[in-house]
Amino acid sequence: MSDVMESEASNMHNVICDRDHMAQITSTQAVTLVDKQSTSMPMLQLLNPTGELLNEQYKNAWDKKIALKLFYAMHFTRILDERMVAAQRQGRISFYLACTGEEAAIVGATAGVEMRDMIMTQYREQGALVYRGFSATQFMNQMFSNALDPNKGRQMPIHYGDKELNFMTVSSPLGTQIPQAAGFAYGQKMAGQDAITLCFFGEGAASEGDFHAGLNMAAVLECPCIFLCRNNGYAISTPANEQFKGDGIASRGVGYGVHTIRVDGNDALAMYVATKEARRFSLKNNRPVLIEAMTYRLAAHSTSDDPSGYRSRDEEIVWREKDPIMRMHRYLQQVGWLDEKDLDGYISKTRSDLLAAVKYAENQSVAPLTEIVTDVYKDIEPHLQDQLNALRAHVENYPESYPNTAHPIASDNQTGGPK
Ligand SMILES: Cc1ncc(C[n+]2csc(CCOP(=O)(O)OP(=O)(O)O)c2C)c(N)n1
Ligand SMILES: [Mg+2]
Repeated sequence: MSDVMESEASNMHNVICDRDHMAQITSTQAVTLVDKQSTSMPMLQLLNPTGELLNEQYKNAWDKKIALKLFYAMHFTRILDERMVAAQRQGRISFYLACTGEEAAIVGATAGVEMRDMIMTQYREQGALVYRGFSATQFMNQMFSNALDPNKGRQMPIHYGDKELNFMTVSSPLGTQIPQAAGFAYGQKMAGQDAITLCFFGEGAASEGDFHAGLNMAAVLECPCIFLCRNNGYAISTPANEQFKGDGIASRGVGYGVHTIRVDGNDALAMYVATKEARRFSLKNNRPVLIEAMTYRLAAHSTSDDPSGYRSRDEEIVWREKDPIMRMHRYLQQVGWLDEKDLDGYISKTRSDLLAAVKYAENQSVAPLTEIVTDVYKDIEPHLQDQLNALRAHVENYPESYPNTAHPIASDNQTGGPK
């Protein structure tokens, strides 16, 4: 990929106006309608579903340390998802989104960039935070919206963010992070930083106008940004083939003059290698790169969704066979890097750490009620003060609806709240 990208980048640099571009267009004397087949893009795969390395050239593409860190982060993410879906079912948290089946696409890509790079996500990329070292307690403080949550309890669960880990806070409206990532990367370039922005989104979000604006902006302004589309087949209940007819999302990158690569998103090694190369290229040439990770959302869209209404069990079974964690496990066994006892120990420790973090977080007080109107204006505006007073009166009138463990009045009075 690198040589081709390099020469194209230098060619692009010489193109200074449309007339030059015209000079590169060849003529034809036959009426030909170009279809998607003639431009369809291959998919990089380095490990097959049984974990065999398909190209010896990549034998040393990573070392044991990185491979195991990545593998354990995928496991942590899977266990976190199982635990939080259960917590939602028990009524302990209101909502959750699992990334089951997509761990390699998310964690593999995160391993391919540097800690100083900014990561902007959609909402299903908790594996990126896991890889960067977000703790079980930090996850739970956000999910239980307690006073220790950096969002001060003003966001739904899964809206994580962490300044120290260079992880921009998740926002609900789809696609907003895409032009923001282009802008952030432009800023990194202007400041001469040795860093890029990695921006995740789903194939459904690629139907938002923000996707098109963001990619075009990044191409024209030459931003060091990796756009990473998790093409997991569904936007809630809408299958990808009911949403677009082109050659996936990858073909759109080429249309915007963005260097693009399609990768098997269930292959952690391919994701790692492709993202690492995309980062090198992007930083060196100040160019965006689009990665389309082909994967599958094995989980429901969210805890509010039931996929049995819109897809078959048979379809899910096919993809279970391609489970990214299973594939990586088989690979690690083949290269002799995995100690199964260590893995068993890690899994049971992660389970008990998460359980302890749940208990800790749900027993913390919530943020003072006043926080609901702070951090927007310099001072609390009179109309917001009125609304706050009305809310406080409401909470006081209906104490039975506000459990003691999360009583905003108690913490509002700075008592710290019941433990
Ligand atoms: C602007 C906007 N429109 C609609 C929604 C509702 N919504 C939330 S997730 C989602 C589907 C997104 O699908 P995709 O981008 O493929 O991501 P995935 O859930 O598959 O990871 C929709 C339509 C929203 N959050 N924001
Ligand atoms: Mg999707």
